[in-house]
Amino acid sequence: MRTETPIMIRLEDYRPSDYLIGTVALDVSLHPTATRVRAELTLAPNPAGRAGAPLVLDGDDLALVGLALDGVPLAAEAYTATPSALTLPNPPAAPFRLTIETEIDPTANTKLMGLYRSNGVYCTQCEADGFRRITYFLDRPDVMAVYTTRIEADRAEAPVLLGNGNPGQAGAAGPGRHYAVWHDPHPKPAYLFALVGGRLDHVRRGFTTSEGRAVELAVYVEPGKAGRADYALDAIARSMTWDETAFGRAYDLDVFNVVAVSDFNMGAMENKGLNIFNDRYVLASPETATDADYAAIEAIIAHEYFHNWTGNRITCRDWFQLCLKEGLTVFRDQEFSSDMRSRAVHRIGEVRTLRARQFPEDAGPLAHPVRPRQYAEINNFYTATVYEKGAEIVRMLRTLLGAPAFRAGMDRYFADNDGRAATVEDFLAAFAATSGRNLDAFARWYERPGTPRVAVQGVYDAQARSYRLSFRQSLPGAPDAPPLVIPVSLGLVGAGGPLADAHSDRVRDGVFVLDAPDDTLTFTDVSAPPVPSLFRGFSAPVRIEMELTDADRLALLRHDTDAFNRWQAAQSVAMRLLVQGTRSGALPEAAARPFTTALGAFLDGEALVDPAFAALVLALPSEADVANEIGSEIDPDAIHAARHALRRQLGSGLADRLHRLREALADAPDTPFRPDAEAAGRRALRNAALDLLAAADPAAGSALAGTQMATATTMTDRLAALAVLAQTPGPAREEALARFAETYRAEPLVLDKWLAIQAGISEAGTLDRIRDLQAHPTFSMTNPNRVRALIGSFSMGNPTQFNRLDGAGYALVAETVLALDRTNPQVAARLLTAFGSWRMLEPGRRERAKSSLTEIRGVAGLSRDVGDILARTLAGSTNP
Ligand code: B3K
Ligand code: ZN
Repeated sequence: MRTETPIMIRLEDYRPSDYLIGTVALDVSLHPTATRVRAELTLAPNPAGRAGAPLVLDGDDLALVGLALDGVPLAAEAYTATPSALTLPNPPAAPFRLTIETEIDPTANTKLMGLYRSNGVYCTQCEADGFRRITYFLDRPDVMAVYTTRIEADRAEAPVLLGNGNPGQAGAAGPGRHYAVWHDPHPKPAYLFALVGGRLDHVRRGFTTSEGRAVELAVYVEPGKAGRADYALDAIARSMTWDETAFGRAYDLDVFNVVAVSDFNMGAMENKGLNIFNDRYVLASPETATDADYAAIEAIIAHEYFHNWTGNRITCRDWFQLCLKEGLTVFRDQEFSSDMRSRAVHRIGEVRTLRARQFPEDAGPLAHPVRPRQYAEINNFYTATVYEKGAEIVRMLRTLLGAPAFRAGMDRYFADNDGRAATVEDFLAAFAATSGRNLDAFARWYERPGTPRVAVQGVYDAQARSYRLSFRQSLPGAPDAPPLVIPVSLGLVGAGGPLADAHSDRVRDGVFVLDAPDDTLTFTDVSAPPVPSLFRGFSAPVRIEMELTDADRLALLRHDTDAFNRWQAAQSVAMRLLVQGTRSGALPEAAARPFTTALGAFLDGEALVDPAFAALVLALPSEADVANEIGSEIDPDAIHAARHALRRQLGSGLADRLHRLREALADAPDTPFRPDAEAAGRRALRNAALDLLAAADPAAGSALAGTQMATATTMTDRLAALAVLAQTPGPAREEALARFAETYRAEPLVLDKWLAIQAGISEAGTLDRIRDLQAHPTFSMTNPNRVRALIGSFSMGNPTQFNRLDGAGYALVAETVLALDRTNPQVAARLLTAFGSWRMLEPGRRERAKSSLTEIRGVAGLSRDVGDILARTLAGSTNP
């Protein structure tokens, strides 16, 4: 049986709601299986809507218990109620009050949308359309209302009761019961509603905003875990201060609460004044969290906090505008992290993520514009394209306008749209107004899927001392697409260093704007043959095609002033070697020698100056990166072999240096733990060295890793050692894994790392190992973190085993998708996106992947979430 054709929602069909909601008074009486929700809505016809239209409130799996209009129970013939809609065919023409009573079962809610229980804690998730699982509502972001929420619960079960906004009255409510009232004065869409009830510990501190408002900040966690919440609490305060300085945005309520829950479909949620987090992005201690965890906590705390202005105060008119809040807020959190850490290192990390997640998406069947034009299931559009490419568009806007003009445009955007549900057009209009520029052509970035290519050629004229660069831009599959506005940050580098005198009047502040299909740029006063350093800082999300020799690239690694392009130069040389090695099935030592020599010189000069940067230079492109670069007829085993060969050669060629570095970077025994960028950078380089040494000499590497396991004082070091041990079959590995599991048996978040390492082992036995782990007590199909750690890490992080020749890797993931679809379709659909690049595979694997996909399609009763991803994956993009 086939899934029925889904209903497409289209941007062009947008029209304002026929009714608006002014206030919402909610009374939620919590009970594990029978929670009562009484919603009193004040409604009025929307002057911008259709007069006399029926009132249709959204529902999802709802049971209506009572309904009254202006306080009078409604006669049965005056309305119809189904689980998915409450309709009043003839609502009053003047403002009216609707009182709706529903009953819901939070314990049975395995979708983790709406009101559910996680480890006994009541919590909510309403974005994108979960509020309609709590009560009937106009569940669309352009309907904004002022909410008052009264929460009632058993005091023993839920001593802590939290809502949006500011706390009001609280007290006893009958035998064993109590209540708390919360009022949020800022009008908001339903997707920002939240409540929490449970036994929770907390940490708190005060904060005074730049406007003089005293705010109480708190982080709530499971009992006994408060000691792990301090870093998150501190990150909130730092985010608040940063947004005041960087964007002039201050917080606007008396309290700001963050709650960590253990069952959560994504990372976190920016509900007004009450952010709810996946506990992995809150809880941190030196014993349990890696440096990457600390950095992610800081970034996500900041991201959700920054939504208070970009998302909450100014929300989206409709879900097509999702990038308006997500892309912009990712840009803001990237800037925050760059200011807190090393800007260059952070930028490299951003681009690695973009290339690893967004470029493949943009090249595959799930490609869509940053502002999609249609969707069947909006929850499937919280993608790398909307988030990461969306952030790149904002970054390009700043590069094009310059920082002061960008800030002026942002100020204008906030001033003009505060309290509104806005569009991408509103956003761009603010910048056009303040800068006087026409941004119509720039706006094409929001409309065009696919990663643009920019081909560049350079010609040096020694006589004229000039250098000509010709650019040609194109969009794959769209030869007639009008050109994009592409900011190219660039400069020229000579054999001995930057060519400072070279200049071109078309380069302003280091930026050339490519806005035609072809263009040519001439530099004068070029004293020596130059190497162009193009797209410095990765100034546009494009693929660059330019024939540079390895010697040219290694000159950039040595001399460029732009750290990003120095890193890029090393990556490009490595990539060429890896592609060549993959294609030829061999990587002769002589081919890699110049690269090894250059890296050696680089390490000698700079490894200890900026260890974090050096660690990134040593990290080769991933197997997935190489696959994306090759683009078709992919053989993951060949890529793995080539990459392993290059790691081995680097490891043996640089062995002495790597050993010395490991010693120089080791902390003295009494060094206190610090999670900052500097300390993390030292650990990163030390562990990158370990990885290469182990590739060259597995026995010696395992011994080093074994010692590091035994003596490590941080989770970063322990895990890096375990990852190395996991690469070598044998009793040492099994023993290390067993000991780790025993040490952390009460720490699910640490065991997730243990699951992920095992899922990533590039050996045929991994499949059986995963089947065993599925039966391990820590694993649970109902907890998204566990599923992502084991199955997600396998499908996204283990190319050779997911793409096994016999198709068993695909079968395992398909089976998990189907099992999960019955309880949590959103997470199931996300897991299914692992098949997104199946058409790039060589024919044998392609057929196997396709037959797994076809098998899923044959199953009756698929969710809309899975059905949508499946249909697009099999058919090609429906978002041309
Ligand atoms: N806005 C939420 C994501 C909601 C996802 C809904 N399927 C988290 C964030 O981006 O901040
Ligand atoms: Zn967000």
